[in-house]
Amino acid sequence: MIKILFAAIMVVTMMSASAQTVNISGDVGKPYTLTTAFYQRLKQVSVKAVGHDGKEHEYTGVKLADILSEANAIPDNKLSGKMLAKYILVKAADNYQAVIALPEINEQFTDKVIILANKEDGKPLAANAAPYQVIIPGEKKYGRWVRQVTAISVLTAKE
Ligand SMILES: Nc1nc2c(c(=O)[nH]1)N[C@H]1C(S)=C(S)[C@@H](COP(=O)(O)O)O[C@H]1N2
Ligand SMILES: [Mo]
Repeated sequence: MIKILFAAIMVVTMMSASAQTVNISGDVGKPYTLTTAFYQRLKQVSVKAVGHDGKEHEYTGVKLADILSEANAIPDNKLSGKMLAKYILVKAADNYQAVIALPEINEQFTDKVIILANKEDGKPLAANAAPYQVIIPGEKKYGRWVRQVTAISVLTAKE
């Protein structure tokens, strides 16, 4: 009986773990699924930003730029010419979506560091934001701080 219970708990744990992935797709050289293990292997950074509660917090996670470069989103890491019509669409578990233009996450264009965070002040994000939330320091509105991110796709704006 205990064995069956244990097996059931394992299955539920594995199912929830596999749900915590972010699909990186679209107009990239190498689409991939960002697993928890892979996320943790990427360089972890912390940024300070004022949250929607009006207080400053320390958010920890991985730069969106690094997540995209793993997908070879920007050939030769040269963001110019036709690449400047590209943007990323961030999607959430509740189907919420927001876009971020590539120069906003490119260190040749800006010192601002946008991250896909999994921690606020050293603790896992609140349930309504976990496992990952986009953190954009310095924004006056929080509509693009997408919570419960499930997918990021790179798209090209067209007329
Ligand atoms: N997944 C998801 N993320 C979201 C939203 C949403 O509806 N769904 N709303 C956005 C808006 S408009 C705001 S103001 C903030 C609110 O975040 P809070 O609930 O942590 O204050 O989340 C942003 N991220
Ligand atoms: Mo909002």
